[in-house]
Amino acid sequence: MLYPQETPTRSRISLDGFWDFKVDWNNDGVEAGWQNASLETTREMAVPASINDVVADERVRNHVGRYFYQRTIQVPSEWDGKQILVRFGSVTHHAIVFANGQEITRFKGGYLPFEADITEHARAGERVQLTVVVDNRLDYTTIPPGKVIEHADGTREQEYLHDFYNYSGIHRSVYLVARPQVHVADITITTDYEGSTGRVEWDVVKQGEAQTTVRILDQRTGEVVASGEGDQGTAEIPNVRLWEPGKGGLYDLEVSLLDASGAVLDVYRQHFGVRTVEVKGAQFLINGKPFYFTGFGMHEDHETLGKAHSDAHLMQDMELLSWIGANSLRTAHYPYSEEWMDYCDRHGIVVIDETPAVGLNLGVAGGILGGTETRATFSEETIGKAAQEQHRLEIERLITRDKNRPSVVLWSIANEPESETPEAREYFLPLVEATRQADPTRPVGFVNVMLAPYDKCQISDLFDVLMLNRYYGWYVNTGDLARAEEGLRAEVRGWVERFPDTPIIFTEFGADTVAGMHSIYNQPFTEDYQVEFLKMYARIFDEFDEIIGEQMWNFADFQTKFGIVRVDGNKKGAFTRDRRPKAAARFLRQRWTELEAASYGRRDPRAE
Ligand code: GCB
Repeated sequence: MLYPQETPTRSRISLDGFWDFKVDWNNDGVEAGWQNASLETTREMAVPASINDVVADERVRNHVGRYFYQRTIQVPSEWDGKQILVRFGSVTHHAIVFANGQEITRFKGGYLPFEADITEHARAGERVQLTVVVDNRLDYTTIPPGKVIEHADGTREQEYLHDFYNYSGIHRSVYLVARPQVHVADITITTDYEGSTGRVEWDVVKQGEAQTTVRILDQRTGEVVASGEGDQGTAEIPNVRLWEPGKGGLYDLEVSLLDASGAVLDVYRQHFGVRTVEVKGAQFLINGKPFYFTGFGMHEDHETLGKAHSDAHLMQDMELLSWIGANSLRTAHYPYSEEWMDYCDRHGIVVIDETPAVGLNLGVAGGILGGTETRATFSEETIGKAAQEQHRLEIERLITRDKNRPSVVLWSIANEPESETPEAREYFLPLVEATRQADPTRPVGFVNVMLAPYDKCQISDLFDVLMLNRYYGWYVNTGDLARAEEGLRAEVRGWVERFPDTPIIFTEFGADTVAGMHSIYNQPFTEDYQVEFLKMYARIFDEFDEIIGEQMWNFADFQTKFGIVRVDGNKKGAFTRDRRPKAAARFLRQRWTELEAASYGRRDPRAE
């Protein structure tokens, strides 16, 4: 789905700011027709923001179900004859959009964009009342899954199977968009190069009849470096500047639609980069060079904002990544904002792009996270056909959104699902195929959980890379790093023997650490222990050529639901939640800035 742009033929108006807001306590506001009139409320809600941490009312924070947002907007008179849409970056987890009381669209899936076409209701020069119903409920048909527990006293509780707070709200920017009736609906760009010549292939999907022309511009100089015609075509870029990790390097593909007289109907510019990605033996090659991933599994998570996007907060995280010498990140455990991904494209940050499929594992949920579910993970009563279909949609939508991004080098289609059972294989086989069909150009992986090591996992052979989350020295061998090291080494050997030609990325390894706590002993939760823990992992990483990446868990401390294993959230960050470094951050900075294997793509904030 294309991002809204200002071009000679398109306009957008930000709808961020305060909206009227009302909690739908009984989840029957739609049936009662709240969308047909002005909301009876004195509450407001900031957009973008998670609802949960900005309200000083525990009942609102903990409400399970629907919230109403409303706002009256003015449609510019110059927009006469245009298609008019409201475009949401993400609404977590479901939305129903009404214009003047009429239902326009429903969208299920909390981390990807969608549009509501309100052309019929939005007359140029007039006002339109927009109502958005936001629903935070997770069940076994949603990705991520969850379970709503109805208590005898009528109250509801949301159980969920993942280790981050179930923030809800309008999390990313909302735009009122005008585009021509005949318009560019989608663009797919694939690239390659030979010697110094770049090759670009485009595929334009358009709405309506028009002639398509294409120009390729160098974003740095603004110079036109190639051009062509037709919905599908190829062009060559002489003396191509490759997109490189740590550097970036973008071009724009400018698509113009023309009528028979040559008048311009629509213009859209899609950025892209020329680079290749390939898994070869146990190596991960970007532009033919072995790439070693350093960085973190991250979260979109901040005090006050919750999961909402903020440019300033994003930029601070990215600056800290540079400071620490990291070259990559994983969008654990859901797709991040488009602003985030654009930043990575511009600055050469390598991304493992993850779907919101987290918590597909009732074994883990019942263990560490203290859930109530005792049934099988994959079954028609739990995660079955409906979830699998939603999962497929999430994969396809993510690829549709991010397919042109040079920063994205690998799809992660799930985090720590159950993978040691035949049912897991049945569940994943069609999803892997769907991923490869939607994007034949990038490798595909999933993130493997400790409960399914090399001799138990039944799905690893379906993927191009092995991504492992391991907690030796934390969830097992707690405080005993010597035994943890033995266990970790033995397991890596097992993987390498079973899959000698597959690269391994450690996508998680971490220890909860309370900033400011110290000990001369190997005492869990201290800053000292976190550093010793990381040193032990580093020894193993350096021992095996097959290990081609280390992404520590987590970049920063983050909020989770309450639980006896979480004290105000998960504390495995190298930084605190307010982004102050723990001792681990200094250790990683030294390691990653000196690590020869990770020199390709290392970001130097001082290089201009
Ligand atoms: C994991 C999960 C991650 C958790 C982490 C932990 O394996 O992938 O979401 O936060 O462990 O800290 O337990």
